[in-house]
Amino acid sequence: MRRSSAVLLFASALLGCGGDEDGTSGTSNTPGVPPLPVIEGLTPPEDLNPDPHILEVDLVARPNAVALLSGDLTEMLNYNGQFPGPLLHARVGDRIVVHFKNELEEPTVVHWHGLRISDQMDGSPMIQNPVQPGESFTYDFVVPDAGTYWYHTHFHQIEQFERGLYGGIVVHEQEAPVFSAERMFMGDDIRLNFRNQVAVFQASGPDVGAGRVGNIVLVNGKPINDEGGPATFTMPRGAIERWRFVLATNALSYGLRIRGADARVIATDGGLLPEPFALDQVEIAPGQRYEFEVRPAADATEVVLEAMILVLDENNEVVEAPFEIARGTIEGEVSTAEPVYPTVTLPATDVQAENHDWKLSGAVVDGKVQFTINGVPAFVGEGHEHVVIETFEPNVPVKITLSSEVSPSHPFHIHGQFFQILERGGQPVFEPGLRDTVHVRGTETATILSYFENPGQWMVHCHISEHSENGMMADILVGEPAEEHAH
Ligand SMILES: [Cu+2]
Repeated sequence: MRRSSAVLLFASALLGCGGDEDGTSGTSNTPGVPPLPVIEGLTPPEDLNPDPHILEVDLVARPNAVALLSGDLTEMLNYNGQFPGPLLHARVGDRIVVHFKNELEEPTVVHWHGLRISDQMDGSPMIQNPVQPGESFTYDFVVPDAGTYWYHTHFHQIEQFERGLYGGIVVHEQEAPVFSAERMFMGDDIRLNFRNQVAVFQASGPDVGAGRVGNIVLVNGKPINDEGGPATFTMPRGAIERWRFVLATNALSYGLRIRGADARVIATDGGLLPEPFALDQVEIAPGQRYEFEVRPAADATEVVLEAMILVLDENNEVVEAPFEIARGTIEGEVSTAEPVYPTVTLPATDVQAENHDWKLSGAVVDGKVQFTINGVPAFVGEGHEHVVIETFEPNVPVKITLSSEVSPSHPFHIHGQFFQILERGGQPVFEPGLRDTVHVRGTETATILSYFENPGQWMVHCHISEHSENGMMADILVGEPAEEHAH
């Protein structure tokens, strides 16, 4: 079976790294270590470690009653009683130690989406024994890449994820550009019944076919339709802000745009772009992230982050509507120095690379929908193992053409690696930047290129829980499989 192992070995290997040279008990006031900027919108946890290069936190998954709407509290599953969970905020090269405790009534694991860490720490239920109720596990890793990431349950994901087991991660650059403010938004939707409770999960029908869609749209855990409105704040004229957006929906993509500002896309899943580009509208799929540089326009009275969102109406029909996600009212004035971006070079894409095909498909087997990758279903659950569909050599560029034969959408995620999106339908596309998730839409194909730089055993799966947990999930090996992987 699966096992988590080499944890102590791995942890001790990290001890030499990121230590405090002068040995003083550090805080963010430690000489030579500038404090991290405040990220508005999400709440950080208590840091138990005085070393400024180590973020050490307690993380407890447990049932939690949340006032989402007026009337009854919504019974959720959250980390540390917060929804979303606490914001883990560190600098590239820092060590993060998470003392995780499972106070749910079922097993769980925590996956660090996008972080290129050891597979032993990745929270894959195929590598790590799921943490049983009442038990603990210490996740311990060094964050290798600056960017916007997130963490979430990777077990019984259809229910645990919908009930709120996720949170944000920000890893700052060593020489980070300085902004007048930084904000983070985690978009989500949730389907509540008339008593404000998470609605019954459907084992068949549209929820399984296309993934569950919510009727309440959330930003940072607060409803923005129904009774709520957009996240609000004030921005001075002259501000230059950094906004980070994580899409934590189960199934739906958003079209994001920003009104009342000169806005540029500065980063994707895997960190800053070599060249920012002007934001008209970008599509973001479940699991993906974008970062924006936002400057209020000279004559603007407000700056609005807006999304075209598909949502269930009162007849359970999916309808498209524009939603205000966040609204900054212009108040006061500042003068802001131009942010200085570090030079970023991405791995070359104009290289000879073997092409591999991954076919995303599905069929009804014995009356039950079963999703597959290259015809193979894999399951997370007792008695099931992941199928290893490919073995790659580290640091050798490979193209993968993903094609979909079923369902409107597959936001496809590769654990522990970055890739770049080259083509759709065989035609070059402008979707620059490092990614760990690519939206494979409808029956089109998407071609990506990865150097598979991080050895280990890694999950590859659709990020729609109903698809992955019904079989659209497999593993790849990069380099030699670690001996601990014996099942
Ligand atoms: Cu899918």
